[in-house]
This record gives sequence, structure tokens and C-alpha cells, in this order.
Amino acid sequence: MDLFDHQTIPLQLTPERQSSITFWPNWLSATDADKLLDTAISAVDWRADSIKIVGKQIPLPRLQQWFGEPGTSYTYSNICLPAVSFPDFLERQRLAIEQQTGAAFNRALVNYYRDGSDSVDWHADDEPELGPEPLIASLSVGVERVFQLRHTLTKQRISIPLPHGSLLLMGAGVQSYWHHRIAKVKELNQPRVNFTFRYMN
Ligand SMILES: O=C(O)CCC(=O)C(=O)O
Ligand SMILES: [Mn+2]
Repeated sequence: MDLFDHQTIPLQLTPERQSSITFWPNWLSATDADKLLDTAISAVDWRADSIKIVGKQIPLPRLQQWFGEPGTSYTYSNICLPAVSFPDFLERQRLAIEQQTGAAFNRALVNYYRDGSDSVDWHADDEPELGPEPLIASLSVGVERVFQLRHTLTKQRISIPLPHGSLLLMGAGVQSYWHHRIAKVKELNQPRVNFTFRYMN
């Protein structure tokens, strides 16, 4: 399969409306994906954030960082993330992904799943700052994990394993009708880093 070969996965939004996920399983060569994983793990100033649930601080089951224009910030689940400017290695990915998808991206939320006990629970990337129907591009390096989607009304589920160096684009309207997660995996000791590119005004 060519590096830029892609698949289109149709996603029903409503009975009348369909969107899709575009998936490039081999977006990066194995060598470039290896380098990106090593660079991200060592060069990103990882944050260990926690959220308050019924008065208790619960650590997020992953490390993260938020990249964008310095002086701006992003808030979700009551965590305020001040933007760190894009380092060169990430800026290169941002530009390549803009070129491939034809969409603009000026922010990235980066997650470091240290092992199978790290995860992200069901959610949609639907914060108002992202606009009404945001496109979200997701680049994965490291151990393969399963990206699960669940329709908010029909509860239909779709699972997409995300290999080392893959790129996935969630289309318009997906965040309004579908939730997604990365579930925990037992006895998995390898790391994964995921970059979700977004656009914010
Ligand atoms: O790790 C992933 O593939 C998904 C991350 C995600 O959904 C997010 O950062 O909003
Ligand atoms: Mn998400």
C-alpha cells in the first residue's frame, strides 16, 4: 500500500445525513513514525493533569500537552491548558496534514499513553471554540490502540485499530453525533502518542 493510500469509512449522522472518516493507515513510513514517537516522548514537556470529581482530584490516565499560539489557552473538563508554540517537528506534521486534507489546523492536543492502563474516555471534540462542525485530524505513533466510535442516539459502534504512523480525519458533523474513546488494554506495556490537530479562532 502506498503511503498516501486512504480509505473512506462512511458514518451515518442522521437518517438523512452522512459524514465520513478518512483513514491513511500508512501516512508515515516506519522510520519517520519511530522518530516522531521518540522525539515526542523526549522533547514534549508533558503535563500530568487531574480533574476534580465530587471534590476529589483524579489524575487523568494519560499525559498531555496543548500546542498553539502562545498567550491563548484551551479549557476542557475544567482544565485550562495554556498553549505552547509548535516545535519544528510538530509544525512539519501540521503543514503536511493541512496539505493532505485541504483543511486548516492551528492547534494540537497531544496525548501520551504510557501503557495499556492509559486511556481516554467517551467524549466528542465539541468545545464551542472549535466551531460548529470541526474537522479533527488524528495522527498516531507507537503501539496500535483501538479507536472506538459510538453513535450518541443509535448506539451503533465502529472500531478502527490505529497503527504506528496512521492518520485519521473525522469529517464535518461527526463530533455532533458520535463519541469516541481509546479504552484501556490489559497487559500492554508499550507507549503510544496521539496528536489531534484542530482549528480554533
Ligand atoms: O488517542 C486518540 O486516538 C484519541 C485522542 C482524543 O480523542 C483527543 O485527544 O481528543
Ligand atoms: Mn477526542
